[in-house]
Amino acid sequence: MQKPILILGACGQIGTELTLELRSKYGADSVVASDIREGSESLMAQGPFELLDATSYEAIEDVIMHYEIEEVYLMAAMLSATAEKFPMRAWNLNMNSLFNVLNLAKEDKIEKIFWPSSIAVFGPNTPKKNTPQSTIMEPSTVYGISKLSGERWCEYYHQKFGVDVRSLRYPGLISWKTMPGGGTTDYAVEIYHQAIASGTYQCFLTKETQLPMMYMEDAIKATISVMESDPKSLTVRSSYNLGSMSFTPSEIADSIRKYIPGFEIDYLSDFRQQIADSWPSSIDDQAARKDWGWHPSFDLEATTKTMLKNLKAKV
Ligand code: AKB
Repeated sequence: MQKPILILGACGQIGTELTLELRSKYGADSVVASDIREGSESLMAQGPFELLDATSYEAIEDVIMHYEIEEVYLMAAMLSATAEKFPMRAWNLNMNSLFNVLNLAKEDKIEKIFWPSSIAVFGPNTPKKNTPQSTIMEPSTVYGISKLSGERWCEYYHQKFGVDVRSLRYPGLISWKTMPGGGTTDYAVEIYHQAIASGTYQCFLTKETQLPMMYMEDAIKATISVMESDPKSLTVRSSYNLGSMSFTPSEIADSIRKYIPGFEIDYLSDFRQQIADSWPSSIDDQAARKDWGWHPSFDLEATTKTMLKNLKAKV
């Protein structure tokens, strides 16, 4: 039987889909969703839900004791664009929530943790193409600094205290079910919504800005795979590089035009351009493929087809 799971940040972009998938896999009652605010009706009605602030150690501990939780997925975080506006709030949320779950595991109150990192751990001096697992990092954003620090703490807690923490460096994530919030890669979701709503989109990145991206179903598959892997097969305890596809705004626009021929895009870059320019354009994920059999299923073509079909049906 699946040991009870707690998801912190269950109402966000990844948390929502992760909660739904874990509930369908392990049973709704085995997965406790929690967030600082209420989420969609279906998410809250379908299984246990707790209003919970991930920066409060005591609040998390109470829920863990109450439900006899053994695994925690910590999905609460402030993303890159918002973090540039509120650096201290981003640092407090991203770091304190992580320390809370790492310390709960160190004290043997939980057994296993998932914590998301990001391509934002890399910086302007990192090799841009096929960025290796281990390389120059030097992130230049508030969010990237918090994620790289988090990775170092995960590895430290694993080595010093035997904490079973597992992590992935997510690229930009694309989903029709939930909207992202406050990220630099958000354009790759907004563009599909706008293509259907108005047939036009103004992009906040330049047409040739190439970034690593992934369809949400692949991201959820990767998350559950790494959590289900034999701990002995995991050679990376900071965070695994995770690749799928890379494209530019102009390439995503071309793929949309195959279904909406009149779609128009123009470009007006803002402060997010500098963030995007500091990130890799593609990712080498050999370690994830070798250690736990990672392989993505969605390319840009399949992503566009699925996004447009489902968003049209929703409208
Ligand atoms: C962001 O754009 O901030 C995130 C990320 C790449 O981690 N989507």
